Amino acid sequence: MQAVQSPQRSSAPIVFPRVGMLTSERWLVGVHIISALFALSFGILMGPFQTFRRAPAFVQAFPEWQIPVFSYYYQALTMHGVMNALFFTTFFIVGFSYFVTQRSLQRPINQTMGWIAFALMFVGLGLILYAIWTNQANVLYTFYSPMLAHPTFYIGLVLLAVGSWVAGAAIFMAYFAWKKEHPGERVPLAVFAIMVNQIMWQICTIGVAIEILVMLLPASLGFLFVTDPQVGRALFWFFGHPLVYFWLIPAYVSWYTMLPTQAGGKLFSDSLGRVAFLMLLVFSLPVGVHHLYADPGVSAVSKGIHTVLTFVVAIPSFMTAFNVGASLEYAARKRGARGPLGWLFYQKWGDPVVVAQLGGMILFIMGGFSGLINASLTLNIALHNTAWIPAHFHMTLGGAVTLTYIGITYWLLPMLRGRALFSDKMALAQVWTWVVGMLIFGHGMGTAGIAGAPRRTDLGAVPYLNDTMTFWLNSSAIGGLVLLISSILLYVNIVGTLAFSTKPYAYEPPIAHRGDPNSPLWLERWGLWIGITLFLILIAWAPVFVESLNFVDGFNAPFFNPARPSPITP
Ligand code: HAS
Ligand code: CU
Repeated sequence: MQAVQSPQRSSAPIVFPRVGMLTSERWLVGVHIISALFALSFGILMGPFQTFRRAPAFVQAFPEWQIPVFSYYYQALTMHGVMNALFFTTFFIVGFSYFVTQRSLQRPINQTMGWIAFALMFVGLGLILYAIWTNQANVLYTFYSPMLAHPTFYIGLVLLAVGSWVAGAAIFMAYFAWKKEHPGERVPLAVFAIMVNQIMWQICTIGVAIEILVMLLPASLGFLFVTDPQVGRALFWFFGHPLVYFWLIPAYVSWYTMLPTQAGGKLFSDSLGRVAFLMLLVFSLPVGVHHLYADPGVSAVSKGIHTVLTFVVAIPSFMTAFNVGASLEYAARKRGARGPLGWLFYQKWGDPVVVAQLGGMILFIMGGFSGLINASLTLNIALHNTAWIPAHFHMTLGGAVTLTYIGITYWLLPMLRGRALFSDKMALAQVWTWVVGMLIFGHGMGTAGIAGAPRRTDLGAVPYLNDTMTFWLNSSAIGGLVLLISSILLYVNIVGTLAFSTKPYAYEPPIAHRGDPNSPLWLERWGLWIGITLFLILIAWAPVFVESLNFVDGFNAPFFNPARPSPITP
C-alpha cells in the first residue's frame, strides 16, 4: 500500500502521489465510499425480491414465500428506496466530490469539517437502519405526510442533510482558497460541476428541512396531530427534483472529465460542459411540480410553467449527449474507427471502467426519453402512479447514475485499497448483466405500467391484474433475477478487492488541475447564477405554496402510522 504522510500546513498546495494516496485522503474518501457500498448492500438486495413479490407467476409457484428478513412489502420497499436513493448516493457523492476537489485543486479539504460531516451522516444512517429494521418507518423514500414514522427516521434524515451541508461548506472553502491564490484562472471543469452540485443542494434541501423540522418530526415526537399533505408534497418536491440532478452531476463529472481520457481521447468542449452544468443549476429548482401533475391542490397555470421549464432542464442532458458522444467518437477515430457508426465498435469494450459508463449511457437514452414523456402533463396523468415511473427512474438513477458510480468504484476502490481490482472479467460480466437485467426489468415495468399496473403495490396476489399486466410483471421478475446475479458479482468483486487481491494497483485517475483557458471566465460568477436561480424559484414556486397553504381548510388531516392497522385520530 502506498501511503504518504499528509503535509502539515493546510494552505500549502499539496502534490498528490500519481498512483498512491495520501493517508488523510485515503481515510476520508475511503470511509465515505465504504459507507456508500454498505448502504447499497441493503438496498440493492431488496430490489430483486420486490420484482418476485410483484410477479403473479412467482407468487403462485411459491405461495408461502416471503421477502427475506422483511416480511412486510412496504418495509422492504422503504429499505430499498432509502438506502439506494438517499444514503448510497449521498455518501458516494460526498466522498467522490472530496477526492476530485482535493486532487484537482491540489488543496486539502478541511479535515475537521470532513470528519464532523461524516460522523453526522453515519449516525443518521444508523438511526434510519434502526427505524426501518424494527418496522417503525414504512413510509418509503418520499416519506409523504400524513404517513408517520418513528422519530429516529426523521432525525436520521436531518443528520444526513446537515452532514452534507457541512461537507458542502468544506468544498466551498477549498474552492475559494484556490480562487484567491489563482485570480483570473478557470477552475477545472470537474470542480466547476461539483460547485454547481453543492450550490443546488444547499438551496433545495431547505424545502425538505422545513418539511421534516416543522411538520414531520414534531408530529412523530407527539407535539403535532394534524397536517396538510399538499404542503408536505410541495416542500418535498421542491427538494425532490434537484435531488435527481444531485445524483446525476457526479456521474456527469466522470463522463465529462474522466471518460474522455479513459476512452483514449479528450473532451470535445469544456465551455459547452460549463454551460450545461449551469443550466442544471438554474433549471432544476423550478420544475418540481412535474411530480405533482396529478395533485388537485396545484393550479393548471403552475403546472404549465413547470412543464415548460421541465423541457428546458432536459436540454443540458441533450448537450451532454452531443459533447460526450463527440468525445467518444474522437477517441475511437484516433484508434482507427471508420464510417459513420464505426466509432461505436471502437470503444474500449474490454475495460470495465469505460464499459460501466457506456452501459449507463445506453440506459440513460431510455431514461431520458421516458422522462420527457413524464414531463408532458397529459401523458403524465395516464402514467403517474403506474409501474412506468419506476421503469423511468431505474433507467436514470438505477442506470446512468448507479452504473457510473460502479464504474468509478472499479478504479477508486482499488486505489483506496492499494491493490488492483479483484477481477476485470467479473466486473465486465457484472456491468452487462446489469444493463441487460435493467432493460428487461424496465421494459416489463414500463409496459405493465402502460397497461395500468400500479407502482408501490404488493401486486403478486391481487385479483385485478389483466393478462398484459401479468405477463409484463412476470417479465420484470426475470430482469430482477438477472440483476440479483449482477449484484452478487458486484459484491464478490468488492470483497475480493478489499480482502483477497494481491496484484499491485497501477491506475492513475484522470484529474485536470486547470480549466480550459478559452472558456469564458464570467461563467464562474456564482452570484449571478444564484440570483437568476432564486428569481426563477420565486416565479415558479411562490404561487404553488400560496395555493397549497390554506390555514382555514388545510392542516386538518390526521397523521397515519403505516405500521399500525388504523389511522391515529387526534
Ligand atoms: Fe425523472 C420522476 C422527468 C431525468 C429520477 N425521475 C422521476 C423519479 C425519479 C426520477 C427517481 O416530468 C420518481 C420520483 C418518485 O418516486 O415519484 N426526469 C424527467 C425528465 C428528465 C428526467 C424530463 N429523472 C431524471 C434523472 C433522474 C430521474 C436524471 C435520476 C438520476 N421524472 C420526470 C417526471 C417525473 C419523474 C415528469 C414525475 C413522474 C410522475 O408522474 O411521478 C430529463 O432531465 C432527462 C434528460 C435526459 C436525456 C438523455 C440524454 C442521453 C445521454 C446519453 C448519451 C449517450 C451517448 C451514446 C453519448 C434527454 C446523455 C454513447 C455511446 C455508446 C456507445 C453507449
Ligand atoms: Cu423531477
